[in-house]
Amino acid sequence: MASLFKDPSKLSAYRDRKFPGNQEEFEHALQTSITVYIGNMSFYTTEEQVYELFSRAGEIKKIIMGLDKNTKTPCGFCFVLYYSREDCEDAVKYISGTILDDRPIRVDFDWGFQEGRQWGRGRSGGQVRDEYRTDYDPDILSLGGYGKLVQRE
Ligand code: GTA
Repeated sequence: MASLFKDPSKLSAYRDRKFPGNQEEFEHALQTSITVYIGNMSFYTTEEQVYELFSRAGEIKKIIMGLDKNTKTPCGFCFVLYYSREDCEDAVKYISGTILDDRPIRVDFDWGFQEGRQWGRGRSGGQVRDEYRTDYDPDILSLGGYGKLVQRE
């Protein structure tokens, strides 16, 4: 019978342009890492809520909330570090797609947290994806609900 869940050995298409290595090294890091990236989070979701949900997959070592580099407030992503690879795979397999604060979150393997990665890389300080958003999203009301670049058009 086909599994109801995703195959955790399958990697997403995301490539961190700041990863210091080639594609092979990047994929190896993702396949052995004990860190997950969470995307499409509400700006209002707290570290405590992340802890509560992600500890269902295993014991958490650390949570790093993604912050807007100008306002220093949560901007819709975070990193969760586990102690074991198995727990990290379970988070991708079972928690990705679940609803947290009314939003389907995306859980992706991550190559490993490094200082500086907690900041949004968009020109306005938040995440890059929010600058290209064409649909209305009440969580990014600071941008009028739409992406910053869309507003300029
Ligand atoms: N493991 O999927 C991810 C992921 N994302 C999206 C961000 N991070 C991720 N890590 C994993 N998996 O540390 C990490 C980054 C960084 C932090 C903040 O989160 O490694 P960011 O989102 O502000 O900036 O990152 P990033 O990732 O450097 O931006 P990038 O790669 O240009 O674009 C991110 C997404 O924005 C794209 O996947 C796409 O959905 C959208 N996007 C970018 N450019 C365009 C465009 N021109 N048009 C439309 N959409 C676009």
